[in-house]
Amino acid sequence: RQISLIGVPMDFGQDLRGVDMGPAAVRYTGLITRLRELGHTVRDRGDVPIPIRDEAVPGPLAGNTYVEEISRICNAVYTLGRRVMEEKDFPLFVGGDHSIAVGTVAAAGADGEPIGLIWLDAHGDFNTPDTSPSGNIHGMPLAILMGEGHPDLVNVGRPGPKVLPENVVMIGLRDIDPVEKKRLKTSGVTVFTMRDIDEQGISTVANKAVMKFAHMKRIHLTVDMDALDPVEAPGVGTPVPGGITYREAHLLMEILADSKKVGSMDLVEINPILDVANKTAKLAVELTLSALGKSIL
Ligand code: DIR
Ligand code: MN
Ligand code: MN
Ligand code: MN
Repeated sequence: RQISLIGVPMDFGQDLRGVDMGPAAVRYTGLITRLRELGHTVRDRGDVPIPIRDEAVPGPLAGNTYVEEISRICNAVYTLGRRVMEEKDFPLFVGGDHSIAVGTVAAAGADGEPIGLIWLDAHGDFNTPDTSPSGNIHGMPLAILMGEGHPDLVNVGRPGPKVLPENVVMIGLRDIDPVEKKRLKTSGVTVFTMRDIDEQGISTVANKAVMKFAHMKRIHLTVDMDALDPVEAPGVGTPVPGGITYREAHLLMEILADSKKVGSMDLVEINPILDVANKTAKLAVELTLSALGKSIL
C-alpha cells in the first residue's frame, strides 16, 4: 500500500496544551520506517499549518471557542486529504485533538460513495454548542459530521452532513454527558459501550462492526487514544478508567485489517506532556501497524 502521513498539530478543540505535539511524538517512534518494513510505501506530507495558539482570540460564546481557527484548519486538512486520496494513497492523519476529524472524515467520504465510519472513543463526541457542558469542540465532531453544530464546521470541505447515522459505529464508550446520552440514543448510530465489550468480547464487537459495513467499499477508522485504558494510554487529556486493553485493541485492529476495507485513518488526542515516556504514541503506532496488516505469524 501507499501511505501518506499527514500531521495535524492542532490543539484548538480543548483546553489542555500539548496535544499539538502528537505528530512529533508519533514520528519519533519510527512509524515511517516500521511501516516500510511491513512492505508499505510511505510518504510524510508534513504538517498542516496551524496558527499560534496564544495569538488566536477565542470566540465569545461557550461552544464557539476557536470555531474560526478550527474550520480553517479542517478545510486545509480536507484539501490535503483529498489530494492524497486522489493520488490513491491511504491518508494517515495524526492529530491533534479529535476536532480534526471534521476535516479527515469529510475528505475520506468525498468521492460520492458512502463510507463506513468507525469511531473509537471513551466519549460520544456528540455534543452541540447547546448541549456541551465544556464548550470544547473536540466533544462535538461526530455531531458536526452528521450536520449539527456551528455552520462553518458543518460545511467544512463541502456543505452539509458527511456521514449518515446508519453508517457510524462507535466502540469503547464509557463517559457520556447527560443530554449527549439522550441524543446518542435516538441518533441511529450503532454504539458498542465498554459494557458491550465486556459482555460480548471484542472479537464479536469487531466482527459486528465489519459485518455492518459488508455492503460498503471503504471504512474510515478514527482512533481517539482515550478509548484505551489510561494504564496503557496515559498521555491523553481526558482519561477515563475502565477502557479497552492492549490486547483488545490489537485484536480489534487485526480484525479490521482482515476486512481490507480501512481506507483512511486518524490517530488523535496523543498528548506527550501528559504521557509517560511516549508510551501513548508508541501504542498508537503499534495499533496502526496492526490495522495496516502486521500480524504475529
Ligand atoms: C466531554 C468530553 N464530553 C465534552 N469529551 C471528550 O467536553 O464534550 N472527547 N473528551 O474526547
Ligand atoms: Mn474523541
Ligand atoms: Mn475521547
Ligand atoms: Mn477528545
